[in-house]
Amino acid sequence: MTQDAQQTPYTTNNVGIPVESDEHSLTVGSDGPILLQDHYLIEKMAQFNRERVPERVVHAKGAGAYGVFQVTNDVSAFTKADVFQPGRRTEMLARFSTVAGEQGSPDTWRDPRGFALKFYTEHGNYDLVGNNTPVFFVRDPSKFQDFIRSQKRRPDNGLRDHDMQWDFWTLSPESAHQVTLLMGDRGIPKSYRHMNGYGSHTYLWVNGAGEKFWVKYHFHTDQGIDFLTQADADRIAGEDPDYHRRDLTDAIAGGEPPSWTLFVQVMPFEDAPGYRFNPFDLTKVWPHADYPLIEVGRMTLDKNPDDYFVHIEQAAFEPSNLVPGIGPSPDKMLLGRLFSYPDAHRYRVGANYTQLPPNRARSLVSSYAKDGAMRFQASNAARPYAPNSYGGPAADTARFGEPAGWASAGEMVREAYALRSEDDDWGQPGTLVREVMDDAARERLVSNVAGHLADGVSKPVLERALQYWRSIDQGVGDKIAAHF
Ligand code: HDE
Repeated sequence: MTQDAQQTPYTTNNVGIPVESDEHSLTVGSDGPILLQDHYLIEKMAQFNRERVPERVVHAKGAGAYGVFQVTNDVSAFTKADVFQPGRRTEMLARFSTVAGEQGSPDTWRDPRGFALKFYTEHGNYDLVGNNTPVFFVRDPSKFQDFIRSQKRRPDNGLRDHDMQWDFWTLSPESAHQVTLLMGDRGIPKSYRHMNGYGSHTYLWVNGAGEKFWVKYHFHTDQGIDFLTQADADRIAGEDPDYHRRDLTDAIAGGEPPSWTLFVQVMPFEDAPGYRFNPFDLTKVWPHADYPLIEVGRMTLDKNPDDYFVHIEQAAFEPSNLVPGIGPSPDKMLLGRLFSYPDAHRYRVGANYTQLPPNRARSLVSSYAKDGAMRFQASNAARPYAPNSYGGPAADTARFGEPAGWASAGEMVREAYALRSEDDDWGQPGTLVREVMDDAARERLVSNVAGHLADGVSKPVLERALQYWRSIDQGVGDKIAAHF
């Protein structure tokens, strides 16, 4: 037995009773039956059976680290949010992830990457839960569940299926922008350190004078954008499924903390109604010529979690964690997400998930919530209700009241966004292909798409897919078609 083992006895789980043996069950005689009174053996087996919480239904495989956000530019003209005030330094947590793969799936599968951030601000936790691409596949939350199911496993044989993926995408032309990004170099980042992050949605900022602005977030990696080719990614998937998680952990442990510079695009509140396409449509980006990038600060991830399950598997990021000075926008996808994430956390982690270390606010918590399974932080109000004449917490509307957001009117309908002059599904992906990608990137796009379509896609779906790519760009579509 090593010297250390004599100083730290093996104990029972959390109640700390030193155990007599870490290898022998309690029996009658050395060869006799195991005794029911061997509570330690029973505890080990029962605890083992209960080690899993349900994995995230999307973004199950990921990696995360703690860090700090440092404001480097004065944007207080646009927001009063504490986290973005001049000079402010805020502790944070980040989690990066793939989307469709299960917990044990390879980090290097082609997929968007989650880019989930939690800022422990002076006025509660602010969560910005984005991806490594500025847009998304659909623009209405009612299609999200169907979209995700088309990317995962068939109910009949439990297998992933490219035919299913392209069937959904080619019947949902709004997916074209995100699919072009997915099938291009951004679809397989070299590491989590070598990808940008985006809030994707349009959000509302409110400054100290109550003036409102629409913003989009851009986190540019300071490590430089880099990618893996499909061939390299396939090889690495077999050699090391945890390649990206290992890279992030090793970089931080090795004293090379990755960082990202945050920029925002700011649209004056009154520009939105007349803008040439719907500025809240999650399948669109705002041209930087219209609304240039403004630097805000830098996030640096410099601390690995000391327990992956405690801090990362149980981390609960939710777009509804919006602090004073930051609000939602009419983006239907964002509004749907405001419900979905806390609902997912209550189911996946438990009613008191916000009391757990990664989710607990670092600032004052003074609410009347109480009880519920596994609550371990005392309620700070002897009389748990408002209004309350015993000095209990009361809403401070004067200090924290916010302008509602935006005006809305009309009959109740189930319809797409009202069309504007440039609200089409092919323009921006076409611009991406023709003006943002260089020749080599376009060639890799063609090769990636052709390879993906050649793997199990039925003829009718293949025909639609070729037309889908010709709608994005005739030349790229023809090159893909030349493979068939
Ligand atoms: Fe998610 N998404 N999502 N998503 N999402 C979840 O919440 C959802 C969307 C994103 O590291 C879930 O806790 C709906 C867009 C990330 O813990 C779930 C819609 C973007 C993560 C959920 C979307 C994202 C999630 C599953 C359509 C980028 C992982 C587990 C309206 C802007 C966060 C969970 C982490 C996780 C719902 C679409 C990013 C099911 C309903 C768009 C990074 O609640």
